[in-house]
Amino acid sequence: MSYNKTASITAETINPKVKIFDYEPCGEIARHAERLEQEMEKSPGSRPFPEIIYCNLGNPQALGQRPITFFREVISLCDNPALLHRDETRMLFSPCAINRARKIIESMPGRNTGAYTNSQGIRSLREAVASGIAARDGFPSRPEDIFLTDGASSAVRTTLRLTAPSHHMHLTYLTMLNWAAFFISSFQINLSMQILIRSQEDGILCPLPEYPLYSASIILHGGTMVPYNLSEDGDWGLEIFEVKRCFEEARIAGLTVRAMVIINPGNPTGQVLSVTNQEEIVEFCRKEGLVILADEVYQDNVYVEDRKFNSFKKVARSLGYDENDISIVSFHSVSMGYSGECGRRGGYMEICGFGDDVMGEIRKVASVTLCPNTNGQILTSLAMDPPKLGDGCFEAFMAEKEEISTSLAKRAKTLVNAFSSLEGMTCNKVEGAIYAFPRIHLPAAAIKAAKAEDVSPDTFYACRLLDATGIAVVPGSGFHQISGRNTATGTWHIRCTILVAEDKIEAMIARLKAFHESFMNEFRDRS
Ligand code: DCS
Repeated sequence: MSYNKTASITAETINPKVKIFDYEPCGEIARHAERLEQEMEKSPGSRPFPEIIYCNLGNPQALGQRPITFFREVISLCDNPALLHRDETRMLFSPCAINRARKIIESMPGRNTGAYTNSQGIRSLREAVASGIAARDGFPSRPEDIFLTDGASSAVRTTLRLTAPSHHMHLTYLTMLNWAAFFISSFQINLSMQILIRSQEDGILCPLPEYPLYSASIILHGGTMVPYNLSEDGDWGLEIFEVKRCFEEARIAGLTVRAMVIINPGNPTGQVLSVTNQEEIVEFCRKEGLVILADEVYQDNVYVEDRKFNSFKKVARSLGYDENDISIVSFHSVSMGYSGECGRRGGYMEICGFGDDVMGEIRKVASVTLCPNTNGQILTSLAMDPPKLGDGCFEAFMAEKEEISTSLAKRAKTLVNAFSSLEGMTCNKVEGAIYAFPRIHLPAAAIKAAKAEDVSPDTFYACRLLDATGIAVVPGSGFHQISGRNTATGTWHIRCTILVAEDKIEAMIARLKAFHESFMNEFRDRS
């Protein structure tokens, strides 16, 4: 490959922050899986398995999840509004979808999905999202507080750059560094990071194991991640004394902790927090003046009877705290849940408890990327304001939604049972989200072999698994489970999505079991 030898931009001179972070769900294992797939296309039968099963990424439709018909009908009609004037459309699309598409198209600039929109998102779609939030929580929500975004990831990154130590933020906390860092980031989780982080002295509390979007965004924005450990022995629950301990340590180390990230339901750990636990978090963040960054993208993925999703905003309002008492940013997405439309890049963040001056700055930041994509905006409004009882397509919509949710719950149980049945593996229940996170008690000889190859033991296991079975998973160390200062060192995990289609899951488990047995036979402690 030709390259410019005198170029001033080289791997040595690029922004070093870019080189520090890693994002393992799309990391080396995923790349190796793609290489194997290409190799198998060129020479069919070259591997002892028929196909690669991508359990590394929460990518529902790639693993066969069917899109919700109502969503797709509305999107198609919005993209092709001429269809709204043709007779045969009434035969092909439900009246529900036709009516909704008509309403949406009316509110789009130029009545076209191809136009830039308001940078915060189309007002009528934000109204739909706000009314969906209000119906979910039983507390009011305002369209002015909603930012439609290109998925949740972009919102998180931007938010992490604005938090002041007090509840209301002031412009004085924005520095030149903020604006410089802004240009290397994109937008919801990203928007959050841009807003909260001023310098390395600003810390953000994050769970460990963590979804690496957070560490990556914090690093890119020049802040400091303050990890708190989830308790594997307590079903990956969040213990408030552990959070307080990490917070105090960070303060003693000279950091200004500005926000606390909570992923509920959890990724990669699959726990759903109890209301009591959420109340403790709200009380703690209120007392310490921390912004709650509530990653609630798995709110529609809860599989157990005894747990229910409650938004942090609802919990705070139920305790009697309004926006003068506590700042909360909630992230949601159309990528997960029953919709699984991750390639469409739709989501929202609801920002509560920031002053008008800060909201103005956030709108300005949003305007730099002009607007979120329009398909994502439409889908987000549909997900938060779906067909209701009495609408013609309500039953069909609910049937599709429930079929997906029931099947996910079943697959979660099947996988947990399969992992738990393997020698040296333990696996907590998947209460929510879309991942199993089993712990592997690896034999000493396997750990030694990993060391000889200069990889972590869980990566060694995941690579062997992929090569032998075509099953791609993410090593637990990709969620920085072992790199935190305070974490249970020497525990090894893999993350495996529960998304494999029902008609393939038994075959996948058979491959997994056969591999695990031969792996253990090779490395089992003989003493
Ligand atoms: N927050 C959490 C906790 C997530 O798990 C994800 C995606 C996101 C935010 C970002 O979602 P969108 O940007 O698509 O809205 N999780 C990835 C993962 O761990 N595997 O696949 C997707």
